[in-house]
Amino acid sequence: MRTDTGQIINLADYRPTDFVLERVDLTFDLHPTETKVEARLIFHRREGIDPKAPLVLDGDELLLSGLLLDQGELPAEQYDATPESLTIRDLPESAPFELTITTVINPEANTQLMGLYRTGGIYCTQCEAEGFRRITYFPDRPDVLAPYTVNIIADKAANPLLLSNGNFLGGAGYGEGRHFAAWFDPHPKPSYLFALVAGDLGVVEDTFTTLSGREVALKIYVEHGKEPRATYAMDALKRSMKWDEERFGREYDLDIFMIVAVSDFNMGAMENKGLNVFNDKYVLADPETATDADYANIEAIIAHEYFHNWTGNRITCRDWFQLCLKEGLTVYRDHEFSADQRSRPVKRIAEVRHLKSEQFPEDSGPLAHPVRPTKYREINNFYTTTVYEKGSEVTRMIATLLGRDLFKKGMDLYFDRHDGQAVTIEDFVKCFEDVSGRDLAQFSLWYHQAGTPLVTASGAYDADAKTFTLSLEQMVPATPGQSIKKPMHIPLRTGLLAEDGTVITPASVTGAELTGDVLHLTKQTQTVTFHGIPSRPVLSLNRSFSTPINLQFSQSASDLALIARYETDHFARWQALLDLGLPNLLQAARDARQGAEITCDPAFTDALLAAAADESLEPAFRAQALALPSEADIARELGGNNDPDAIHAARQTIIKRVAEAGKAVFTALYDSMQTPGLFSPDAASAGRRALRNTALSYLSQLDETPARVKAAYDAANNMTDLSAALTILAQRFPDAAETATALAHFRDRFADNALVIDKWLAIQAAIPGAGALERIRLLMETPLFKRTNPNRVRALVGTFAFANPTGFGRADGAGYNFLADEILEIDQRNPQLAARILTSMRSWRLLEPVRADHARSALMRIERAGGLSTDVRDIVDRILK
Ligand code: 0A1
Ligand code: ZN
Repeated sequence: MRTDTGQIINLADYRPTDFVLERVDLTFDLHPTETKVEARLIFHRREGIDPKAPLVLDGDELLLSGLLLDQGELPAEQYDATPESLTIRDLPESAPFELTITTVINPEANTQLMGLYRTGGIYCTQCEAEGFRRITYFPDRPDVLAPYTVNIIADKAANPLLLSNGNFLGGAGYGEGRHFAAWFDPHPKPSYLFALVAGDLGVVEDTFTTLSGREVALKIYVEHGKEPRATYAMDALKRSMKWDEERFGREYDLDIFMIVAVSDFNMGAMENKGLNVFNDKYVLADPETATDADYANIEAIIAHEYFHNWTGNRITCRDWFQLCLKEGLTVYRDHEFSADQRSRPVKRIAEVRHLKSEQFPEDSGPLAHPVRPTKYREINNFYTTTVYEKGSEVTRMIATLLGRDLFKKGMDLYFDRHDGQAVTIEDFVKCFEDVSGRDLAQFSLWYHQAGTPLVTASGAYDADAKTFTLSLEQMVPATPGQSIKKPMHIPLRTGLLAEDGTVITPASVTGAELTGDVLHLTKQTQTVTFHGIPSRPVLSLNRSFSTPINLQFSQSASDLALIARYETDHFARWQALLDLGLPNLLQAARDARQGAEITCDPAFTDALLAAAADESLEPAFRAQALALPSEADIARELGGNNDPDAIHAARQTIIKRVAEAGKAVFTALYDSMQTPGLFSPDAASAGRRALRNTALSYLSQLDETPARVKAAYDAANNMTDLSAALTILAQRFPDAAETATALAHFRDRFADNALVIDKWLAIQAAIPGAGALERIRLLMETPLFKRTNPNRVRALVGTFAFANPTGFGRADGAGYNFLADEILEIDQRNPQLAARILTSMRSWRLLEPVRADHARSALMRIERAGGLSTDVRDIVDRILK
């Protein structure tokens, strides 16, 4: 919506609707620029509601072209219609009544990609969060649930496919080259889960037999000719359906489950009941065009959307403040699925990396908000990593507190108790309290208090008393609108190792509750004593990242090396390697800023290279260990006065030192980690490719010429290896003729595959240095870049702003200025996309003063521009506050 000011919505103001919606009957007469929508809605007034209260329906840029009450014309004085609302007075006191509302909308002109729009000749819808009100006047909120019948009429030749939610009722010719189809969804649903798709698409078909023996038709619709690239998605779907039955006892509930892949989409995918709509990036894959990361993402997102069928659709949110009820829980479920399909510790490392690089900066900056916020101005801006990823971490902590069996019982109770309802976080948490008898009141602060808690720990061993004393202190930092915080319930998984790496089991623990290996920190300060400890223990704290905190625990390099070598929890091994390397990287960045010499601690390189060469460890784990924290991670840890050039120089120097020390290891890995035979996207093969490409990246640091990497590029027979080699060429040898040749070759080979062109754009957008901006400007001129496609914009502008700190943050501020221009331009067409890319500026206050000034000016230029969308207005105001 383009209201510029946008009013604040408060959780405290929630109240149910005055009218209950009983049934929805929609008829779409599709036309590219003039689609007629007839909505027949049956309502009755809720008991106890003022008989004079009018019915107020939501709209967004709508034009009313007809309105009937119980089939009769309504006098003009009985209603008011504006583009944003329809108010009807003098409605029956208690009897049900039927409204027939006709609107005419223009799908072709819908560049926001919210509501009904056209993409590549296909009609499709996106209704979450408030897109349905762009189709017809409606009580467009998640607590209004009803069964839907949908009739679709369209030109038959152009739209042989007419799809909507639920089960297919039937179809027939409609005369004059048109036809129609009818769908019925018996499961009451909110409008945000409505979907319609019409057009001409190819299909991959399969079936799934559910736990109770029902056969479900599975269909994935893609552009004609792309069907072979949808087979992996189909396989992932069937695995997801099976997993949800086995792990959570959840069975699918319609005769058909459909996925449609479209090329213009604001987000990753959408869980519309029975008819998921996907960004094609998360459906299409084959070895020639998709990387291992693409395969893993497809698997995760197919699972995520499918899992929403129960967590989101059957049980939905009472209001948008409860978004984490469906998103945090469903992310947790898709994480667990991927962990079961792949390597659990490697998956956990990837999750934590993502959490720290995306959510931690959000939680410590101007956009910080609780997992369950209490106010918003634009709900689209709350599809955040806090709601999704921190929300998932909170669910994970409930599972940790209760243990697997009780957690499963709590979930069963949730499904039983709330099926068919729109509920709150309190309802969800209550289920776990009821099955466990645990009071989760303090724990619930995780939903309500923003900010990443900081836990400070120190330990002392008493050899005479054979005790180990651990002092813990927690502090939750102030965040916008929340200056005072209460102590949280922090579940810290903990292990004790002896000097020889064996596990020490304490005889008892005092000062804190210990369940299994979970130590419960509940007070601001707490002293915990482990009794019966025969020798000085090495403490492994926050195993598996059991709680999303910043931990300050100063451990010696030798203790960390011991954990890295012996911990049974492999996540903790990775964490120990990180803790060994990070101080070194931070010091290097400080030294680089001062112009001092950069040094690299051999204890770190030794431990890292020992892990790299350790054949008892999975290759994927070793690749994760070797991937040093990013420049953005280092900036976050430095916490202020940040100079992207110094950070880049420091990190590059450390990488070079690791390469020098590990030349033999990397050479051996590069030779041994081949994956001969046919390409397989399985996790083990992907891990070998990741480790081999990491080795190549280190070796390239020692190479004077691009020959070795160019040879790797020429020899690559799959997209993972090809794009890895191209990335290394671009990063390490940006100006070499070989790099230019490879980039041109890549472009020409994949010019007709937009998703691969996104990789080509992103690889170039990430090349560091002040020259990046010029490169971006040139790339924007190529016909392969399309301003109207969100994937292209994210690949080029998004990568530049989010993943190129030296290019974007060049000292003269030109990068920030460029972004301001782009945001203003994108905002005219697609506010959601503009607002999301603008969040790349959220950490501007951590920059050194010169850059921070430039960033502020660019932000103020956006703030002062007229005609901003509510989306961009909301973000820019909060970032500048
Ligand atoms: N519910 C979807 C994500 C989604 C959210 C908003 C959208 O438009 C504003 C689109 C999709 C999911 O979690 O996958
Ligand atoms: Zn979701």
